[in-house]
Amino acid sequence: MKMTFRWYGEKDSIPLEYIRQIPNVQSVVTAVYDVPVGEVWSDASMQKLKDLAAAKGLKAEVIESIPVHEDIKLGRGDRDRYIANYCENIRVVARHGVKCVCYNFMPVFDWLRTEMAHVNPDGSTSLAYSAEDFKKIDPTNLHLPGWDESYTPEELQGLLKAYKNVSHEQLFENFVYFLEKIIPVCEETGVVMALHPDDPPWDVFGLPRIVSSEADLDKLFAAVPSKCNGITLCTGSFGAGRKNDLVHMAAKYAAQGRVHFAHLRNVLWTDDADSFCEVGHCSSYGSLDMAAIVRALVENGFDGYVRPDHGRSIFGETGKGGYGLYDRALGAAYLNGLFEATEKALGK
Ligand code: DNO
Repeated sequence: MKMTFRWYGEKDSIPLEYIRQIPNVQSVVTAVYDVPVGEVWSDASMQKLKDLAAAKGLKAEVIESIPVHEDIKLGRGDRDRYIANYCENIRVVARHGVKCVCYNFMPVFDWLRTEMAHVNPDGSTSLAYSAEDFKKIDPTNLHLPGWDESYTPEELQGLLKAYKNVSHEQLFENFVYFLEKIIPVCEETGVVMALHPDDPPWDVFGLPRIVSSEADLDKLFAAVPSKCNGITLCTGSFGAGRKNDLVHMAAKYAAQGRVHFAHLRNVLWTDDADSFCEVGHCSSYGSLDMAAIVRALVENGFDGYVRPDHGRSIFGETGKGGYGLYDRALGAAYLNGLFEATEKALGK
C-alpha cells in the first residue's frame, strides 16, 4: 500500500513539512481549489501543487476531488460541455503524474453530520450524526468544513427542486452516461477513478443516493466494467450503514482490482436508529474491525493508496473538524502497523 495524507493546498493550516514527518507518508492527496466546479484546471496550478509537494520530498499522485458538476448528475442539456471539461481535467492531472482521482456522485451535498464537536469520554471531540437531530436540519442553510463546494440558499433551493424529478434509476443512468465518456480517457492516460461512497450511505433530504451498498457497486461495475472504474473504500462511510459488511466488501473488491484508494477510519454506532459517532482509528474504539478490513485488503492483493481519514480533535488542536494533524497522524501510524504486521504474517 502507499500511505498518503490529505493536504488542502497552500491554504491548509497543516504545512507540508509536518506531513512529511508522518511515518511512511509518500504522497499528498490534494486538489486545485482556485477553479469553479465544472471548469478546467490549469496546468500551472497543477504544476505548482506538484512542485510544492516535491520540494518536501512528497509526491502528489492522488486527487481528491475533481467534483462532478450538478448538471451532469441531473442530466441537463449542457452536461456534455461539463463532461468534456472533466475529461480535460483528467488529462491535465495525468500530465502532472497523478495516478488516481477520488470523486463522488452524491447529489448536491457531500458528507453530512449533525454535530461538529461531539465530546467523547476522553475529552477529545469528533464529528457525529444523530438521526434525531438530522430531522431538524434546514438543507438550504448548511455548510460543513471540507466540502468541495457550497451554494447560496437560493441556489440550493433551485437544486433541491430540480432533483425532485430525478429518480434513483435516472441518476444511475446519468452516472453511466458520464462514466462511458470519461473512462476511455482514463484508459488512455493511465488514471484510475476511485468513486467515494455516499456518506452517510442512505438518501438525505429526499435526494437519491446510489453508491451506498454492495448491490449498488455491483450494478455499477456490471454497467461499466473497466478496471479504471473503481472505488475509494471509505470504511467510515460504508460502515455507517449497518448492513454493509466491510470485511467482505474489502475482500471482494480488492480481489476484483477495484479498490484504488482506501479511506480508513472507524465509526461507533450509537443508538438503534442510524446515529453514529466518528472515533479514533483503533478497532477498540468503534463498531468496525479495522484489523480484519486491512487483512481482507492485503490477502486480496490490494496495492493502492491509503489515507487515514477523519480523526478526532485531540491535544487541544482546533481547526477543520476531522482534518486536524494529530489524530490523523496517529491513525497513519496505527494503519502502518496493521499493514506491516499483516503483510509479514502473510509473507507478502
Ligand atoms: C470527507 C471526504 C469527502 C470526499 C468526497 C470525494 O471527509 O471523504 O468529502 O473527499 O466525497 O469526492
